[in-house]
Amino acid sequence: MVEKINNLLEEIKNLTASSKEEVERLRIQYLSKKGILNDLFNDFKNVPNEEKRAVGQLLNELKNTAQEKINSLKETFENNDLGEQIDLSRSAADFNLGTRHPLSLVKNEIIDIFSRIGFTVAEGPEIEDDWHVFGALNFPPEHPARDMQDTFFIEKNPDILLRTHTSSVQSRVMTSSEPPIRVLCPGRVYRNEAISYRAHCFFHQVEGLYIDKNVSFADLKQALLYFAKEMFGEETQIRLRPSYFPFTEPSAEMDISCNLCGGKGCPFCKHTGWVEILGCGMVDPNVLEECGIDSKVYTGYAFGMGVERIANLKYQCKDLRMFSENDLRFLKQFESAL
Ligand code: 2NL
Repeated sequence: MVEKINNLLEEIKNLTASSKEEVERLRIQYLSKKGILNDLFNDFKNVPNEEKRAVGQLLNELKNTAQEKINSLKETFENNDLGEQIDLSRSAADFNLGTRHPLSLVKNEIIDIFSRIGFTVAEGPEIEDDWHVFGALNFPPEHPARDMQDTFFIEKNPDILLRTHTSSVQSRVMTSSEPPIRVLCPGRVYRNEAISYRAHCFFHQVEGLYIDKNVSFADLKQALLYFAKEMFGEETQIRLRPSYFPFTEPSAEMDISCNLCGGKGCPFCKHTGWVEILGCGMVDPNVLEECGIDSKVYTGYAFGMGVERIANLKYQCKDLRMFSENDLRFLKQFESAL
């Protein structure tokens, strides 16, 4: 009997099956009521008493082994339905990684450049009050920007509006901190414009403000020259033309030598060799005083640029609306840019 059991143990350990049905046949052959093991258990009563203990142990081991073997064979086929579908050698599916928006790329680059000369970033609300957008910034009461035609007002309340420039953030910084102030204010601004390929009712700005003792127009010019060279290349030249903004005096607009033709003249720069990139000036003393800064002690410069405009210079998009439509065919083109 012992020999029979040991032979069966070996046999069972080496069982294989190639289908679910075969496993079931094996189960019946070994483990069913009429199976081989049951016959052995029936023969157990004929085992002499002094051998019962050892043979009983062996029989139990045989039964457990058989059950485990059948179960494990069964499992291989149960998993196999799925198993056959998984190709473990196949390479992983592509992740559909997002890309940075071109306006974010350009904004971050502007921030990087100015942060290297000590500017920090400040942000503020897009829904503002009249004082932070206009009142603090030397806009006279009858200024056209305060008109419904140019500015979006919220629920007919003339005091609550969508900011038309991020200078409102600088009003907040000036009223809440002491000079020296050196901040960069990036953000979205809103203007009541008819939408076309070259205008939108919202766009993005980065404005800068530097207030300290003895800040001069020469400092402004040097900072902007540094910016232009970092942004558009070492060979870039700048020129400043007199201009007007309510919050700066004197004011200027800055052109860079056309980065497409190198200043020789092309359709992009309308054959002038120059393209406009930003507005700037010395902060009007009225603005400093209105924000609680002593204009006899401190002076400052400020500048503002449209992020879409800079992005256009870098990437030559023909239609400004591309920047807000989120067409993946457009956005995918910036995949490799930073
Ligand atoms: C433009 C021109 C400009 C400023 C923005 C500014 C802010 C304060 C005080 C004085 Cl708090 N000035 N900002 C100054 C000159 C020009 O922006 O064309 N932006 C797109």
